[in-house]
Amino acid sequence: MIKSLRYVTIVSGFVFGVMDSSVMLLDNNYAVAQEKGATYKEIDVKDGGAIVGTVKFDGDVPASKMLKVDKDEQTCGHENKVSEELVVNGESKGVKNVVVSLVDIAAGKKIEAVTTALDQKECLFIPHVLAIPVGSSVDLLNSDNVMHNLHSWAIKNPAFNEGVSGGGKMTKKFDLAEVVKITCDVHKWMSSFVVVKANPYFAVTDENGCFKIDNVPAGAYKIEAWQEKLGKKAAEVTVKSKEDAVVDFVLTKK
Ligand SMILES: [Cu+2]
Repeated sequence: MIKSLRYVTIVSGFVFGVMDSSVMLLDNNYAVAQEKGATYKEIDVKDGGAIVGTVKFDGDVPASKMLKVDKDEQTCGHENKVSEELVVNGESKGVKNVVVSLVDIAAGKKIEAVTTALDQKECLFIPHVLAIPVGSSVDLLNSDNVMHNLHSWAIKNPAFNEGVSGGGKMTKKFDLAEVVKITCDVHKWMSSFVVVKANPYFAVTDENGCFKIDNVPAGAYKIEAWQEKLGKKAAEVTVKSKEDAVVDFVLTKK
């Protein structure tokens, strides 16, 4: 009796194991198909409209966080650095480096993959936030005369953790949509984000929190703002042909 029970357990365990992996496989394939933009249709956008707006901070403008420089001071500098994790303009209250994007848009302008650069200069990542469409490549540069490391905290894209010597470069391609944090493990104050988007409708806010997304087919969409410290906020927007739709986001500290 005990023997047969064990047998059943083993068999059912095996069956469940197989079922689990096949379910996972389906999920992965679905995710890959979605992230690669398989559900996004490229069309000729005629008489599209634009979405313009701002992302502002609600509350007292927070003091900038300082990053302690405690290594390679000759290259990195002798003074602590201002963190870019939350940059709020004192006058306009605009938030810099917010990624604003359309969520789940079914059809629109062509996804133009780019090759762009993320530099490590004076022991900071420049830019701090880089937004690219799927299929794009990033030249990861080291403009310093010290060793930096590039550690990507990717989940969907291939993760990497490699050193790059002074003046060096390595190129990585990002095929799947996700937010990838990139750090340097040599200088632990260094961090940046590569935000990979499944459609071409996104923008990064400037120092006044302003953004513009253009050539959008007329229609109603969900639009989202993402900031590394303030999180996500969504809104609805209706775009009319040849007109500017205005969306203003207000973000607060969590
Ligand atoms: Cu470094």
